[in-house]
Amino acid sequence: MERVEVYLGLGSNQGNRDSNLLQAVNRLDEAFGTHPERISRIVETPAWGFEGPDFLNMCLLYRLPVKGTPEEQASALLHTIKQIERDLGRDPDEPLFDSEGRRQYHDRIIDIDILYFGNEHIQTEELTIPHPLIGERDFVKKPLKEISKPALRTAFPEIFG
Ligand code: PH2
Ligand code: MG
Ligand code: MG
Repeated sequence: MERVEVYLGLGSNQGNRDSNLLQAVNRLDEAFGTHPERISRIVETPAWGFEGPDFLNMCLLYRLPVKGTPEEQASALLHTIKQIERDLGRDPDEPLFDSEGRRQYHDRIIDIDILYFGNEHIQTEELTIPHPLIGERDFVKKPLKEISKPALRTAFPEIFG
């Protein structure tokens, strides 16, 4: 069966952060019907881009059966992830931007981001893949490097070079 390697970034800076990450992994496993092929260590990192409690961050690699086009499958994946975030208590109505139109960040029980979907570049109204801020964020890069496969490192030398 053809499979696609999907890298996810998880973060939590509210409540029981370890438990939030663990529950998120369990829910993802349930949704995908499989365990991650690789799991990074958990890193503790200061809130980046806003003032708030420290985060726990980690990355996961899932090998998922290919279903439809990359755009279709990534969109379905995004909706699965958003549902899991809501189920774990994330406020679905957090505003993305402040009154001056600047990107605004919030404390969160759980955040699950799609970092890579194979080697695909996907740009839709709801999704930009690869995640555009990976290069600027050590809280992603460090755990991601731990679990990244050679195929990914070769495809994205600007991040892994
Ligand atoms: N996520 C953000 C904004 N800032 N900082 C850390 N340390 N970890 C995160 O996961 C994080 C952040 C927006 O998603
Ligand atoms: Mg995020
Ligand atoms: Mg997110």
